[in-house]
Amino acid sequence: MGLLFSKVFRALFGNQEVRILILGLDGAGKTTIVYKLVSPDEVVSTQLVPTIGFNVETVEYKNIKLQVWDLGGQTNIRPYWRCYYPNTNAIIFVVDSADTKRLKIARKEFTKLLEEEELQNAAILVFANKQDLPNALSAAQVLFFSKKKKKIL
Ligand SMILES: Nc1nc2c(ncn2[C@@H]2O[C@H](COP(=O)(O)OP(=O)(O)OP(=O)(O)O)[C@@H](O)[C@H]2O)c(=O)[nH]1
Ligand SMILES: [Mg+2]
Repeated sequence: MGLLFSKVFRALFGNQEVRILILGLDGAGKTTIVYKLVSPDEVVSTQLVPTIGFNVETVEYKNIKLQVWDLGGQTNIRPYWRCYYPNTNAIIFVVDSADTKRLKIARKEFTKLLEEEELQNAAILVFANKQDLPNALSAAQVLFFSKKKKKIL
C-alpha cells in the first residue's frame, strides 16, 4: 500500500515534500492505513483506539517525503479538520465501504471539503476501505455515491 500511495504522489508532486491529510468518518480505517504506510511489514492491531486530535507521521520513499496527518473523525472533532487545511497538497478521504448507513454523512463531509477555499488546489483521493467485508460497496459505487447529489441508498 505504501508503494501505491508513493507512486501516486510522486506522479503528482515530483520530489517535493507533500503534506497529506487523511480524513473520513470515525472508524473508517484512517489510522490503520497510516500504520500500514509507516510499517508495511507489521500486522496492524484491530484494537485501535479512536484518534482524539491527530497523529502525524513522515513517510519517505526514494526522494519523496510525505508528511501524513491522520485526524480523528468523530463528529465533535470534525469541525477542527479545517485548522489543518492550509498548505495541504492532498487529501485522502477514507470511506468504510461497508458502513452504508453512514455513507450519506460521509458524502456530506466530503462535499464540505470540496467547497473549502483552502483546499481548491489539493489533490483528492477517495479511498474505498474495508473491501474485505462481505457487504462492502465496490470502489466505483463509493466514488459514485461520494459525487452524487441525491441519496441512492
Ligand atoms: N475489516 C476491516 N477492518 C478494518 C480495515 N481497516 C480498518 N479496520 C478496522 O476498523 C476499525 C477502525 O479503524 P481505525 O483505523 O481506528 O479508524 P479511524 O478512521 O482512524 O477512526 P477514528 O480515529 O475514530 O477517526 C478498527 O477496528 C480497524 O481494525 C479494513 O480494511 N477491513
Ligand atoms: Mg484514527
